[in-house]
Amino acid sequence: MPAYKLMYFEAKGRAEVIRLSFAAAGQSFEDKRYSIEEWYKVKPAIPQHQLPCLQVDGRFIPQSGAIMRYIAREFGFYGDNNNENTRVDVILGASDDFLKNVMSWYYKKDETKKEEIKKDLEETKLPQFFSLLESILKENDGGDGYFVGKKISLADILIYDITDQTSSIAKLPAFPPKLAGLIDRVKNNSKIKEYLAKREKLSQ
Ligand SMILES: N[C@@H](CCC(=O)N[C@@H](CS)C(=O)NCC(=O)O)C(=O)O
Repeated sequence: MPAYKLMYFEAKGRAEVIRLSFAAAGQSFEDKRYSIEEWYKVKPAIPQHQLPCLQVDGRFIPQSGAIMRYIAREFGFYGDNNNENTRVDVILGASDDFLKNVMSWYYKKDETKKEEIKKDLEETKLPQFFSLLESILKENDGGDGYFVGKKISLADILIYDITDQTSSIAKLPAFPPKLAGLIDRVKNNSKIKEYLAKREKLSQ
C-alpha cells in the first residue's frame, strides 16, 4: 500500500470527505493539519498553492475533487461500471451546485447578507436539494439502499458530509424518508461509525 499524507487545515471543509473515504476504506493516512503560520511557510512548495493536497508516496495530487475521485477509484467507491461511475458523477455535480450556496454564505462578510443566504438555504435551497436527492435515491433499489449499486460509494459519503457540515451553519429541514435512511446507513457503516466516534470537534 502507498503512504498517504493528506494536507489541510484544522477543519472539516474540503478535506473531510477525503478523511471519511479513507476511514470507510479502513486505510490509514497521515492527517496533516497546518496552522495558518505553518501554511504560509509551505504554501510556495504546494502545487496550485492551495489545500487540500494529497501526497501518495511523495507524489502530490492537488484539488479536492481530483483527490476524492482518486481515492474513490482506488478503494472501490466510484461504482463498478460506466453507468454507476456516471451516477456518482451526477451526485457530485448536484452537490457542487448546492455547495455554491454554502460557499457564498461562507465568504460573505456582511452579516445581514449572510443571514439572508442562511434563510434562503433553510427555506428553499436545502428543501430543493433534499428533494432532488430523494428522487435520485429512489431510482436505485427503491431508495432503500445506496445512491449507486449495492454498496457505499463516494456519493453516499459526500452527501452525509454535506448534510453534517451544512447543519453547523443552517437548520436542516427534516430529511425525506429515503434520504433519512441513507444518512443512517452511512453513519452506521462500521468503519465510518468508528471514525466518527473518534473524530475530534472540528470547525467547518
Ligand atoms: N478548487 C480547490 C480550492 C481549494 C481552496 O480554496 N483551498 C483553500 C482552503 S478551503 C485554501 O487553500 N486557502 C488558503 C490559501 O489559498 O492560501 C479545491 O477544491 O481543492
